[in-house]
Amino acid sequence: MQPISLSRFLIEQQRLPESPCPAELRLLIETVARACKAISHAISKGALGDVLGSLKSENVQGEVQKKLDVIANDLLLDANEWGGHLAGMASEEMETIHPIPNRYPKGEYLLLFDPIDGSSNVDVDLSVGTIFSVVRAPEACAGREVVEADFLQPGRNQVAAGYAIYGPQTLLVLTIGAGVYEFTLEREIGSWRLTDGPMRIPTGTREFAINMARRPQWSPAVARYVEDRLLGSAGPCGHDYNMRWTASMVADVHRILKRGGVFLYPADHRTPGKARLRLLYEANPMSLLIEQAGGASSDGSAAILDIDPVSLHQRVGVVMGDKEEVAALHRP
Ligand code: FDP
Repeated sequence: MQPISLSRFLIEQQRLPESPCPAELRLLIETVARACKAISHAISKGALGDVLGSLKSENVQGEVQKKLDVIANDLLLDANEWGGHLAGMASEEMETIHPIPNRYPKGEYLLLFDPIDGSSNVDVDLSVGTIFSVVRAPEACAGREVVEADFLQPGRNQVAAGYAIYGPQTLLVLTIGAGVYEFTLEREIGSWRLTDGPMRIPTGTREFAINMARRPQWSPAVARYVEDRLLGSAGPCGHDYNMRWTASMVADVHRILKRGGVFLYPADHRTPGKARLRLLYEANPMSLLIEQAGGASSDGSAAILDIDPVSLHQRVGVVMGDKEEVAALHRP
């Protein structure tokens, strides 16, 4: 029998008593998933579709934009603007928020996304992804246009989060706050099919992912954590570890969901607030997925999902994956 489709999965969730997935949220998730299909199609064309390479523009983070960053951003905006489920959107690629234009009906949710995560990988044909997060618009914004402050909610407020990964297969990994589920895109008929879930992070996997070249930025705690593991069976851990680094958070976190281990992109301990990953549309959605799969996620001292954001493009240090490994980093 064919695995069930994303639509059927969500409708069955919607029918549950005290459902975590009201109809409006279901329609929103299906719209995001549809946009991810279009992004997958654009990526797969590569040089033949003239989608590779960089533009002359920079995004708000001062990073040179890839053509696909802009294409994917536009696909997500176009798909989600008119459906009536959203009050506004925010993206890594846009300096300010994008309120739903007045010509369309407005809904009760806010969508935040990183249209192409790991975009340095696109031109060398390695996995990239789209990360998204959904929160409710605060009640106070009923009857007025949303403002940036409405988006500044702790990760615990997320009602859905997920990513699409464009790799050897195109997958959608999703949580609506009740487990993590993986869907594989069946390209011939354009359908997402349930292929894994509820997913649990395998424990005890001796594998860590970190960019070793950032060593000067590490705090003493992070340096000790990594050095203990590099010592392998001769060190305090008593066994050898493997290291992996894809330079695409989606790919690294997906490996952890499937195979275990831990992902680290610590903040720069020399400069307060300096870090690589963005809280609202990278760290928060990934943290919800990791916690829902039985793992832990921290900024190095406390749970990422408990952070009260102060700005839209705020950055944060990240350690996520196997609970034991995250706890080991916290141990004095
Ligand atoms: P990118 O900027 O290419 O989108 O989002 C930040 C991110 O990728 C992560 O996906 C990835 O883990 C990290 O940056 C890669 O950083 P390094 O260049 O330090 O490897």
